[in-house]
Amino acid sequence: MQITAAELFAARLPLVHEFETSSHRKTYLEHILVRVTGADGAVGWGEIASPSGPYYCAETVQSCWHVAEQYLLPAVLGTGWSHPREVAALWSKVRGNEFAKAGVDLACWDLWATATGTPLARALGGTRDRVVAGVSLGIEPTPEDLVAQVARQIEAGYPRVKLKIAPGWDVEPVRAVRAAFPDLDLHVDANGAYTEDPDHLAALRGLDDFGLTMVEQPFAPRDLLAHARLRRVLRTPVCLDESVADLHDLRTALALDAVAILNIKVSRMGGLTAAVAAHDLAREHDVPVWCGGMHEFGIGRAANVALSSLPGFTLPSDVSASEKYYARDVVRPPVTADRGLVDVPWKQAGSGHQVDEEFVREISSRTARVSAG
Ligand code: OSB
Ligand code: MG
Repeated sequence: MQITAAELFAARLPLVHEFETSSHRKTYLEHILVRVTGADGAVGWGEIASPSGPYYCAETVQSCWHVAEQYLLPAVLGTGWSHPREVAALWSKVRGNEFAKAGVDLACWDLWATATGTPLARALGGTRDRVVAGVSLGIEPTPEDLVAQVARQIEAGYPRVKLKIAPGWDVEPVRAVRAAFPDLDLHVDANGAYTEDPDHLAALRGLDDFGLTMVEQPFAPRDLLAHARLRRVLRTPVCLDESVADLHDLRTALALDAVAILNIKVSRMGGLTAAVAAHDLAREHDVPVWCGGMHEFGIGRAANVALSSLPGFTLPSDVSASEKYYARDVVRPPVTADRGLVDVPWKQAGSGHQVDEEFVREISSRTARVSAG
């Protein structure tokens, strides 16, 4: 395969329900969509699902645009490759910038899968026909509002709910949700907002009585030692998200016993090739994994569904239906869920979803073209 041209779109979609985490609140998302064209005219699409500001990780929409346009696409354009697994080697000199890499990696997988007539799930080594979806709920004004949000999602059929927590918004809202739904598969995600200060540790210990499936990323991304220490005092399994940006991080976390469960995000790990490798390594170590989300539009969402069909993804993934986030998505059909189950497209080549190009152009504030040579 050879990519001869690429186009970037900064596309914006309003969120159906605003979302607040320990760091900030958002009402819309702007993701960079990557369209690549092969020498034979085939087209592949990827999505750079970076948040706008540098709160989840160091990347931003602006930094991703710069890195994709100036470094990643020029490294790929005009160079021959036979399988998308080879593509990451072309930009091996570029440090970090995993979200930007993930969008280009995804476009290459999509191009290859489409051109070879391979369903993306099969190309990745998937085995499941359907994947179980969970929902992630942001911080709400009051515990009562949160309970109402949880009730809506349970009514829609989702079997697992994750709640965002932050110091000051932890034990009380979780107690309220647990009291209302005693048997719900429930977990919490702190996005690194806690430290080992005594009052923070007391709050984390306070969460230990609610039968949570996991506590996700309580401490700062690079503080693997704190996560390892917490595992020794909590019954609740500790899940890592932000701490694992590549396989080296995962190996270190495993060696330190800092990880009981791994959230694998395609974006955070620099693409599908790395995500599959993380899945394989976690599986060798009997660490259960699930696929985390970044409020992806349909392109990234479809890739998450395909990835979640791999055998090690034994916990529900953040792959809820497009309609939970967006009134209209950039793909047709949108990703749908039926009682919390999402079908994996096994019949069509590629992701199984068509990009609505006209709509993408309509919602894009900025575009760029990069060509070989
Ligand atoms: O930590 O998993 C996270 C969204 C934005 C940034 C970080 C995270 C999230 C989510 C949403 O939890 C998951 C989703 O539904 O896509
Ligand atoms: Mg998380």
